[in-house]
Amino acid sequence: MNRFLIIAASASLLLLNSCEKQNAPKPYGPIPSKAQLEWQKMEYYMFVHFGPNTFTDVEWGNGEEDPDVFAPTALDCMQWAKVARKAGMKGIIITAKHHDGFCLWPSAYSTHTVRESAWADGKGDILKELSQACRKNGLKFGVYISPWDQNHPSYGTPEYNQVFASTLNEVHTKYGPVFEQWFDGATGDQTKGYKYDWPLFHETVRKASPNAIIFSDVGPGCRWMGNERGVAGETNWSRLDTEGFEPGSNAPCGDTLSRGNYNGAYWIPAETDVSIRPGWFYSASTDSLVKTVDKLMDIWYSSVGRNSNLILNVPPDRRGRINAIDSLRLMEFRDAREKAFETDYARKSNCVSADVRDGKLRFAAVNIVDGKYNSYWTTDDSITSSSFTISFYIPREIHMIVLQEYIALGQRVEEFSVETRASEDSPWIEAARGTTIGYKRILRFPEVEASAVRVNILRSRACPVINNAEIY
Ligand code: FUL
Repeated sequence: MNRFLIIAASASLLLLNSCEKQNAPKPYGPIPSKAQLEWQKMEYYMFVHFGPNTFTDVEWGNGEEDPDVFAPTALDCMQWAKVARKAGMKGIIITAKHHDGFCLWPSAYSTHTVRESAWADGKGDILKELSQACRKNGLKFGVYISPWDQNHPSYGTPEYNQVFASTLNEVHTKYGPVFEQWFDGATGDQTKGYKYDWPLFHETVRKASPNAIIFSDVGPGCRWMGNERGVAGETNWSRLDTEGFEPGSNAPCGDTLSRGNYNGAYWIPAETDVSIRPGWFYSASTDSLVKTVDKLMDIWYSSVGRNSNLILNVPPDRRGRINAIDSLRLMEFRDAREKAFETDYARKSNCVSADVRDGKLRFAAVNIVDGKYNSYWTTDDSITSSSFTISFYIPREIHMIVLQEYIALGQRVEEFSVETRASEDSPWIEAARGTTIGYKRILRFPEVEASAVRVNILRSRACPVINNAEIY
């Protein structure tokens, strides 16, 4: 080939390439930020409730506790982090300050902290130990800091807003990076004309930790899923309207939070918080009530399996260690998940669709089973219902499907069905039906022998964009 031809050929290749790029579907509706997308991929992390309540055996302290009650006998944050990592969790969020106001770090903005307690001669710092332990274990570190503070002398006055903002800034700058800032919906009494300055709090967090996801009943980074039972809505839009709402008593109702808003203006995905024990804080009285593996598996399916992240609370005991009962349960739960998701029959199977955007391999159904997050199947813009079929090389006993939408381009699917057939000449039989998919949807159905599975996208708000399917 002469030089002219080479230049012409590469120019047209470039052109082709950029046309192809241009031809990817346009985002539909609100979409996640880069940080929200990374957060969503974490799926599962640990909540740690620890503080004076651990020692007084109550769920809500009143702020009058003597700092000396906080007296862990063998504190080991490294143990928490190791347990979390081995359990398959991706991070830890700790109650740095619960409603009693006690700070687990020596805050310059409070006189009710670990510094005032006899523990470790007043030199202890749990946030320091835990943030380091998280880093060493490849986990992300997050903080729960309650604006409601029953101890702080300025609480209930407008000055407190600045105190609280300084507190936030202190934690984020001293112990960051922080992946998530948790703002509780239990916001206490805001009477006498006093109101939390949420814009100030958010701005403070944003400045100190630009990538931190801000959790509250109404986001803005992610939203409370609406109950503490671990059960997200079967229909769950990662979109929410927040105009006129606030965390606490002015939040949308639990039902709305568990489903999101169909036309919500903002991308605010759900996070499911639930405790492995009946209470949030450790109590010897709940040692026999640690959730069973079956219960935890159900919670997995009704949280991660319904387009929500799962934050599972595992409260350390009075030694300051995760109790063996809980850690053993976490490992059994991990084993159960590994077993349930061990052999994906869809992976590298034959996957086809009659509708492929532009007829291009880049958008073909085979991308659904290649195990890569960023490759996907999609159709022409005009198509909002379509299907893809996964055929196995040999018939398989199956009972579960995992589906994922490529949410970088928004959430689209609003109804789908799953059919199976025993052989090429047998009829398709419906196995399951669902509404939204979002980041991840897991559907279980009665075991059936199948040589192929057909997923029908029955209604999508724009052309469907599916990047993953797994079959078990
Ligand atoms: C609730 C709090 O009042 C509980 O104590 C706990 O922290 C839970 C995660 O949120 O609203």
